[in-house]
Amino acid sequence: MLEISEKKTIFVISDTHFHDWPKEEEMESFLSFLEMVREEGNELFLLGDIFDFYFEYKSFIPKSFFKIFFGLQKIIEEGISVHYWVGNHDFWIGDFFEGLGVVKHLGPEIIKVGKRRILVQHGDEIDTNFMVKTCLTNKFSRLLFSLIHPELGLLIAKAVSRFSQTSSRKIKLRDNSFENYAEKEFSQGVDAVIMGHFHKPYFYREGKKTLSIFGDWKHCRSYGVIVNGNISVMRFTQSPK
Ligand SMILES: [Mn+2]
Repeated sequence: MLEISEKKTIFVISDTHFHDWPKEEEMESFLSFLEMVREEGNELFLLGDIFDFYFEYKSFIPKSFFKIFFGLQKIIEEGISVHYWVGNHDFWIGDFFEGLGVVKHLGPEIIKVGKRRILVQHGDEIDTNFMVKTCLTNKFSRLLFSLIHPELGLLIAKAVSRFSQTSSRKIKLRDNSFENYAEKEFSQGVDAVIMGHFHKPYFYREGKKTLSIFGDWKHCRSYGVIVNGNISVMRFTQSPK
């Protein structure tokens, strides 16, 4: 189990959904966020769907994401630990990221921050059909997709991801399924659950135990911070230059 000292400051971001050729403002605000993490943080958790689509070819990387890769590499070199929980849009994150020094997590994982056991996940485990995910993530699908020309592959992916994002945003958040999910985890010794994916913030508390869904970066510019094991959600604002 990953253990992190409660003295460390952990920043959490999810659902930036970077398309191919992100807008300049989108890119700049994300890079400013990384700058804040470099100055004030020790750890960065990327909670999935950082890319609206990402496929890791054997020999190619998309040049439109270069600044993101470079930004991550820079903060890693400065001593920030970066963890990547893959989402339902970027589950094909591979050894290129590991080469940058990013630690990859393929599913929900309990980490220990001080004495608190925090369950960290993207969140699609709650609403995504297991069969669909298995079909998409297996080695055969990966091999098939790798044979498509990258420019064509991107076109196909765009169409698929547009559908998937719309369906995630339609999910009703005032649904007992979140509370039931959290309560099940709490009963098994988890102190807090954090996730992204649903694009709207949602919080639930039972005694000292909490469920935090951070909203998203793409629409809300929201992110999480964990200090002394306490989880808070913030909104990123940037003063004009
Ligand atoms: Mn998602």
